Amino acid sequence: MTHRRALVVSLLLAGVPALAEVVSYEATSSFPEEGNGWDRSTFCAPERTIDDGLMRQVVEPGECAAPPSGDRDSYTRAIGAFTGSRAFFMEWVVFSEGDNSEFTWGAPAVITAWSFGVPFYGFTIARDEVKFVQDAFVVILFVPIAPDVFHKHRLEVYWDAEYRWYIDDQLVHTGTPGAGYPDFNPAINWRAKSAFMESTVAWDYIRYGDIPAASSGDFDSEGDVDLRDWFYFEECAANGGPDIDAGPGCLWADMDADGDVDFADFRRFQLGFTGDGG
Ligand SMILES: [Ca+2]
Ligand SMILES: [Ca+2]
Ligand SMILES: [Ca+2]
Repeated sequence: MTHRRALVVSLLLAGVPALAEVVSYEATSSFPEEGNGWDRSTFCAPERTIDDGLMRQVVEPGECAAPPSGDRDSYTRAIGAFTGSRAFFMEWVVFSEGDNSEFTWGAPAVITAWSFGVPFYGFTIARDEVKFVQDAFVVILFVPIAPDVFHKHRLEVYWDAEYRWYIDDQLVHTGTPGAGYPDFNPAINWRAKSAFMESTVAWDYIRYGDIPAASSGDFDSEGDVDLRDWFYFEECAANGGPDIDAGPGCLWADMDADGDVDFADFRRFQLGFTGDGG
């Protein structure tokens, strides 16, 4: 990850409004509930910090009530604006050091795309394993991950036709949903919790919205190529290069549609650049 670089660009973007067909929380300068649209709820006294583009949560067991009722630090946001989207994504980069023995208690790190209907996508993330639950336990998977590093997760939902789950750009699982999503008052929640063990969770970003059109240069699907798109283009370019697979989250930045994000794509992005936002 290129936290420092992302931070510099985000400072340039400080005045650009965040209303768009993609919503992102980048953990650069303010907490999620501080003007970023998220509602916070807590149990007991979870600690948190923002530093170098990361939001860290530290949760402990047993301070306010006996385990498994430990600290909880939770953020929720309604995504009703995306109801009916036929190509929806949620992507997040997280480091979770907690143990998978906490899974039973909805800990240590959780992120869900949920609703008041059938559709549900839930991820419980520990140091070396992820538990995935889809549509009220229709699917339950346990997937191993490399410990002690950040992982990029990506969920793509094509309404009621298909969903795809990627870890670090690799397809982990795909299936057919029981109903379309986002629908039925949809919302996203992410949180850290402790049941029996102290745990640290660090989030680099949480992004969601309409999947941008391939090779469009238009990350936020607003019909233009501007400074807001550049923030994400630069990230794709920094993690890419000639003949390096762009991955599902950077197909929109592969301007010449040859599968990578390199200097040729940058030149085309520049040619299509239409302004500095707004
Ligand atoms: Ca960040
Ligand atoms: Ca755009
Ligand atoms: Ca390319």
